[in-house]
Amino acid sequence: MAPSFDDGNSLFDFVVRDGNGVKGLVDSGISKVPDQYIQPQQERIDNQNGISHKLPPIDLSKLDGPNHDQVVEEIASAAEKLGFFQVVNHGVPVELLESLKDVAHKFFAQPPEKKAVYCQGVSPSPYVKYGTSFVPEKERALEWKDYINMVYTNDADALNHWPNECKEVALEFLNTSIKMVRKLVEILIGKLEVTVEDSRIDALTGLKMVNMNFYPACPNPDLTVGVGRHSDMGTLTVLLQDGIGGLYVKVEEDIDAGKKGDWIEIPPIPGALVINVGDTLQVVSNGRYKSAEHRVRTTSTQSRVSIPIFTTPKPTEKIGPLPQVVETDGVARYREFAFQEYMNNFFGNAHDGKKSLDFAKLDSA
Ligand SMILES: O=C(O)CCC(=O)C(=O)O
Repeated sequence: MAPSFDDGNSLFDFVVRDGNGVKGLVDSGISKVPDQYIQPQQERIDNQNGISHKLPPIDLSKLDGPNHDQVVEEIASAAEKLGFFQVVNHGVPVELLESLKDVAHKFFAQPPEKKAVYCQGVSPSPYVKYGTSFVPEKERALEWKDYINMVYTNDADALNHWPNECKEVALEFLNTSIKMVRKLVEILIGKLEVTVEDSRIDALTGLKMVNMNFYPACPNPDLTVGVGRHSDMGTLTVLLQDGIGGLYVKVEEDIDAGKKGDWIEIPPIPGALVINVGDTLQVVSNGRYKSAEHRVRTTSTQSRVSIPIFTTPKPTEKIGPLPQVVETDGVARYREFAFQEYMNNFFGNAHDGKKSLDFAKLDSA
């Protein structure tokens, strides 16, 4: 029988505390989104005027050929201007990408009690968390998304702790992607014309996690968001999206694909992975690389999945603009901070665009 949500608390308990998620809400037979999901007008995503980011994906296999320098240029330019680009021939097998989408659907199709065992506070593992929305306790309107977060420490821990339904495929995704991430970080740091020890580059991606996001088909996509405006916290994010679309990025400076302030869609490209710059890389590069604000629209026809890998420093790591870049720029745009401080700030607030970096900005930013 469909549960009756006679007040906000019972809906919150059903969706968040009892771990039914948005999926459980949809399965209960609702025909319109409950008030708790209705976004204020300014946060809603109108896809009528949606502009698609038409730039071709960057072919990473060309890094090993005569066009190496041109590809390096393309990567650095995309990271400087939009903060988002897509890559093909990235070293992650295309069949694996298909399996990832399948296992994500399988995981979320399970009965709620199978997923709720991983809810915060009851999860048997410190490395696995299942949840819904971003920080539901702090949000004016909830996000139309369920997710599972899997933190990587080593292969053995991943295979012991991550959910059986997805652990092998998720681990292979992480292990095959991480080589590409390392190469991209080296390229981007190299383009800053600084010398950085290998250990410092490793430290920028010292913590790795795989998420699987599930956006159930939504009766009112015009009123909701799948994920609200935010930038990512780490160094680089690798994102696999399925063919449904709905990922929008805010243009920070005029480019061919759009004008400053426009929201443009990053269209699904079969076999491609989306790469985006996170706040850490923006800080380290003293603002040279852009950690772009992005958000996700829901759809009424099909449930969407996306699978990001987040690479971040460890909480104890000190983050600040690289001294040689500050010297060249003549000004430091961010102060130094321990990454834990950033995380407290990030997870202590609802998504609110680029506000996640305000605490570290210096007047010169
Ligand atoms: O689903 C997507 O396309 C993006 C997801 C995202 O922005 C996130 O998980 O932080």
